[in-house]
Amino acid sequence: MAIQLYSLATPNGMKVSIALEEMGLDYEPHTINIRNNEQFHPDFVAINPNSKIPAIVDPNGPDGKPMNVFESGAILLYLAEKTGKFISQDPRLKWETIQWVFFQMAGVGPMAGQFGHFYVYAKDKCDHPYPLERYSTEVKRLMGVLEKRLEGREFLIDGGYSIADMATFPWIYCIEVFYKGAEVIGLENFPNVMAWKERCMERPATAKGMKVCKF
Ligand SMILES: N[C@@H](CCC(=O)N[C@@H](CS)C(=O)NCC(=O)O)C(=O)O
Repeated sequence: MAIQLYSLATPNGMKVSIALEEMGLDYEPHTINIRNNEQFHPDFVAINPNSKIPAIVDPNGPDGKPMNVFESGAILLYLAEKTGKFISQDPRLKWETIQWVFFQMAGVGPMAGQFGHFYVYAKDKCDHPYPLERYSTEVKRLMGVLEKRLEGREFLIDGGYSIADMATFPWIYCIEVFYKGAEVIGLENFPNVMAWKERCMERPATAKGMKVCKF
């Protein structure tokens, strides 16, 4: 009855393996190597019609039947509801958590991803400065929003570590470690964010989850 995880240790992939580890759920990881286009294999497309990692198959869905879930934010909410963990049962805090998960899904992830695309992957394909300027400016703005939110807070949501943290900090790690963008984004200007990212990564289950389905 183990949850089947289809992933790769990218920021979107890590979120889900971190949640599975933190929630103590039984799961089996399967690496989908997107560099080899494995996300387009019909067996994977049958699970995620959008051909992107991560995705899960829960053999024991809410109605007792198998359930496929794709979109990392939806998977985090699904797992949090399944276990009752890492999302507050207090309605206000629960909606704050959902709000910050959506902020990550609609803002931090897509903008940082586009920044990485133009700063790293498409470096030699675009000689116009506009895309990099646009996405780095937006990433800096979003970092400022996080910096303010984390002023005087240990984690994004009062009451402790939650799926909102799991969704978001891997992107800061990605900007720093995968994209090597510390200087261009000016990560040193966001001390609350950087300290929070370290706090998240110090958690043993989170650190373990970050290494699942490694490149
Ligand atoms: N919104 C999606 C984004 C997933 C996503 O972009 N995954 C990337 C890796 S981080 C991927 O599978 N890329 C392969 C491709 O675009 O072909 C989510 O959060 O699950």
